Amino acid sequence: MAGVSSAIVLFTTAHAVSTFYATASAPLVALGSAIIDFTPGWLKDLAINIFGTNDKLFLFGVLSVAAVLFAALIGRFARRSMAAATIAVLILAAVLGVAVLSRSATSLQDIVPTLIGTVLGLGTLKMLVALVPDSILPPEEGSAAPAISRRRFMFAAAGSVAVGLLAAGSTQALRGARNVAEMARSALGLPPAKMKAAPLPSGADMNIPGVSSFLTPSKDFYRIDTALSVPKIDPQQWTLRIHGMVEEEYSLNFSDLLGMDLVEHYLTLTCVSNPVGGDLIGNAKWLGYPLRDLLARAKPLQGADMVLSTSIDGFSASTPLEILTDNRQALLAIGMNDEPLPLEHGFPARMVVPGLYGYVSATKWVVDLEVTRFQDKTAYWTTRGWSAKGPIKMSSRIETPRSFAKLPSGPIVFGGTAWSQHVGISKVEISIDGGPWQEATLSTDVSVDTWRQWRYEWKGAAPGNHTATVRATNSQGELQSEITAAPAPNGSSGWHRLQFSVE
Ligand SMILES: Nc1nc2c(c(=O)[nH]1)N[C@H]1C(S)=C(S)[C@@H](COP(=O)(O)O)O[C@H]1N2
Ligand SMILES: [Mo]
Repeated sequence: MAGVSSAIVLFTTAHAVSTFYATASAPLVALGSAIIDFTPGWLKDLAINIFGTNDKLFLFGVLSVAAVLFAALIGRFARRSMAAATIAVLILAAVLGVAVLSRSATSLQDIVPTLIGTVLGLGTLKMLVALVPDSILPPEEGSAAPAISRRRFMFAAAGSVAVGLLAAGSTQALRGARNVAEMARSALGLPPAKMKAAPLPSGADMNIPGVSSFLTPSKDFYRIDTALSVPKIDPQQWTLRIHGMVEEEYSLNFSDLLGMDLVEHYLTLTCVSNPVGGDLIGNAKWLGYPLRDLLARAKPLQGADMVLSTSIDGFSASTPLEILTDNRQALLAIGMNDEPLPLEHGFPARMVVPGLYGYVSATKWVVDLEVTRFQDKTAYWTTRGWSAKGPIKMSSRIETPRSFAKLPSGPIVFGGTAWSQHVGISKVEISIDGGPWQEATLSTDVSVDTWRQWRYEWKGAAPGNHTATVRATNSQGELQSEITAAPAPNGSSGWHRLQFSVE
């Protein structure tokens, strides 16, 4: 019983933790899929013939029975030798770990659930074995002590199983909700854009090793939000309400949105918390409907100067109405890099606004737009000390070489990115060891709303320590501010500088 209870704790807690990792990180799921992969074809066919669509259920049944038997066996000799039992559990854990890592959807971190389950399972085994009454034979006549310790053991065993089942059950419920949204997302075919983005010019990406690609793959895109667990929204349930200081308030559902004239736009998102040289920035191709047109339909009233957008989980952002209604492509986006928005990035719909930091504009999982006034309403981060308005500050960074890199002698390629959303970058310069500013080569301009890569080759590198500093100039001829500012309350500034050495 000690062995079986511990095994249940191992598998249920591993399963519970796996919710935060790839699905295949749940050890039983991984083991089952690994077995399916290694089962010869004829046996698979036989199983399908006999059990039909219940073949997986059958497999899990067999696996569970095998696990229970193995666990009972371990429990049986754990009393005699805890060391031997520990080794047996570790062998089991190793098999599970290999099964997890053998899955194509997993990486090294996905063995964490198995590790945690193993530690908790072993702990349970140790505790229960210590509680096993000295005599597991029927109590001697007249002696009450073994009965009490037996009851204590039963309580401990049942208690640990209950805790494990509860943990697995509750996270499974969460995972179920995720599945509805995830399934709706993968079933969703994005409609083509009415106005497609022009194909990227060949020089948009200079392919400099160590420098961010022009387009950030969605899986590498930085993620910032207050959501402890990602909101899972069934698009069929989603509506966006547009109301407040408007003549005609209305609501929009997802199929309305899919039927509207969607546009594509390349846009670089930036977080206000990004320090100079930091990586809270990413560039994507967005598909969505212009907020300008969405708002025009509601007919904002005179005097309104702000749109308060609110997400399903209560985050809010205050965006100047003027910016949402001028000619820039501020979008209610449903697509990112030719796919529906990933759950983490706001599925089914979010805002993206050229020129503003995310905290005042890029509301994910957005469900409400209220046309209002800055003096009447305050957004989430503004009540916490950040500025009510957040235009992005021009910035540039050195991405290669890395800080404190040790480089072989020979020419050195410097590279990085620079951005000044909705104004555009026209020049990037680099100064080595405080020397004269040298102009870098820029990638082909795609839009004033996206970053540009820059590249500079230094041929005269002498051995020793060096510093490099970068600065940008925008298309209006303004130089990036040299004044150092921390991210709070309205974005960092200053020139990015780093050290490196040449051998
Ligand atoms: N619902 C919601 N939307 C949000 C946030 C949030 O906390 N909740 N954070 C904002 C901030 S601070 C930024 S920088 C961007 C980041 O978007 P991303 O996670 O898609 O990169 O989302 C914005 N939208
Ligand atoms: Mo942010």
